[in-house]
Amino acid sequence: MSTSGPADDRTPQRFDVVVIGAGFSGMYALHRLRRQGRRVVCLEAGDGVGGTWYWNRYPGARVDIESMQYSYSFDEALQQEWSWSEHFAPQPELEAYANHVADRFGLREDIRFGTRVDELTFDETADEWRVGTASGECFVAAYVIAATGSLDVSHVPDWPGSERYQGETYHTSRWPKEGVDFAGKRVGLIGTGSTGIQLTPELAASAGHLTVFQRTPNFSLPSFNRELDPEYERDWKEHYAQRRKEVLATHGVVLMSNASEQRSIFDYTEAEREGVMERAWNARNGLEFIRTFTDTSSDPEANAILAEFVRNKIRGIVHDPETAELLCPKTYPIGGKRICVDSGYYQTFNRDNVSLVDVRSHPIVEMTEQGLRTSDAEHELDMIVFATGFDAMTGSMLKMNPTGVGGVRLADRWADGPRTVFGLTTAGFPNLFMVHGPGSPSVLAQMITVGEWQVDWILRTIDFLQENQISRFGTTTELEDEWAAEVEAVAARTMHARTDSWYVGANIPGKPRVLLMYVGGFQRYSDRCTRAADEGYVGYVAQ
Ligand code: N01
Repeated sequence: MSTSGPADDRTPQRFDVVVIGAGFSGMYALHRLRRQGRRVVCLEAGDGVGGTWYWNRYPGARVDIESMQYSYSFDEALQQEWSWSEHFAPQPELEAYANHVADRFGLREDIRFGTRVDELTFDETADEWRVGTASGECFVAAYVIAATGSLDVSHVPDWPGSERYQGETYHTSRWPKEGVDFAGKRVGLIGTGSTGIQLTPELAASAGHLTVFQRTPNFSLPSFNRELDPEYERDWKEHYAQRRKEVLATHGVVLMSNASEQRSIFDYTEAEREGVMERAWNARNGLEFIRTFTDTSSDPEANAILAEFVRNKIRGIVHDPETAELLCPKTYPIGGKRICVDSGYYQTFNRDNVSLVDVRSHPIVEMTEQGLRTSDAEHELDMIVFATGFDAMTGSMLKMNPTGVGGVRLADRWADGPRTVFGLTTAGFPNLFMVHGPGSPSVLAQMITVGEWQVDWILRTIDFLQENQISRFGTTTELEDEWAAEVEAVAARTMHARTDSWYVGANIPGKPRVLLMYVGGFQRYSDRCTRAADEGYVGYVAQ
């Protein structure tokens, strides 16, 4: 057998398992592997734990899944002792929670902070992975668990003139820990996804003037965030064991507090359905609102009715009719993109210090010394904030330059789109496991619980390999084809595949258009994964 990696004279540090990333999934993997007595190290690019919630510390950042559910389930004492202050936890609290978990379980001693992996090479002579870091270290292990997140690699548009611009620039996903002072400044915000929508009211509150540059408007609904009711918290804590089980039987691993109608929108008269939508608008946050009817996510006609209802809400909130019309999404179905939730987003456009610029009709063409130039105007800005999203789902894996059996690069294997089985493994890269990888439910499900579940599956697989003395093991292209067929079959029934968004890679110039996550629901997903393990990994091979 040949060695696919280059000659390397760095002294390797040996472990049984290398975990990459100290976000919620990576920390859980580290914790369980330590409990199993395995030699494990966790490599983390940042200086602290929390992953997404470490990096995305822009003002207004908060989760859109309710806090009692968006938390670890693996330890009863942990879930009883931790208290959330709000229904939807803000970033500082999520980061504090991650730190609490790291301290409580003594995880820091096995995490190497400030350690960015930039090389992953399978050594075919030894059936092990060589993991190289930007600081020149080398780690060797039989197994690698890449818990590198779905939204890690920031996307910044490649406009000419960026080096000339004299003002401050920030990407929301690399927000400075010391914070940013907007007071009195002319701030430009580019991007109106979930991030831009959360940030807009915060910027407007202190900026001298805020200009929001919008290419595609988004559907955003009131978040209904509020202080956590102690009675609600007590009830959850009393029933945690049962609810954590129930949640695994739901489509998106979230229990909805307001049950959906379970009826078609066409079962109602026009007047009745207006009433149903009005009540839903006033009581349900975005993720619940779009489940008000059974057919709005699959039937375009049903979807159009719901979308028009939300557009009319926008028209009712925003005073200036031209601005209101620009803020109304009209080019894709509601729910096709991730639904956004906000605290006063549309209302912000009624402020005197806020303006909206449509960069769909007049695109940004360059950055200048003073600001930005669109095809029809120049905008002078003291600060530009990029809320321009991510090279999602595949970016964080590819950034580590994985090279598998026969020296094949993952970048080449995935050139036409990612190929995986369950988003957990990819052919030709044995003993390499991904958490929330492409082809898994990822952001379409509650990620902390699914992360725990996937890590459990991975650890079960590693146990199987050790018990059966299999040193090299992975998925095949045939299994990948089967999984791709399943991913595509369930995708075809949804609005996601028909909508341009980061879900299909449409936000990154040149990225292949593929729906990157599994939309068939967690139960169907987990059944398949469990069956594969129960049946002894039929179709997997020593590669
Ligand atoms: O990123 P996005 P995000 N010129 O890709 C625009 C999660 N999240 O960070 O739509 C002009 O959605 C781009 O325009 P367009 C959540 O899963 C969750 O906001 O491509 N504009 C778009 O408006 C979410 O879906 C929470 O036309 C450009 C924006 O930048 C995911 O993260 C909070 C441009 C990018 O939007 C990503 O959200 C925050 C260009 N050249 C995030 N390039 C919660 O839990 C890009 N844009 C609530």
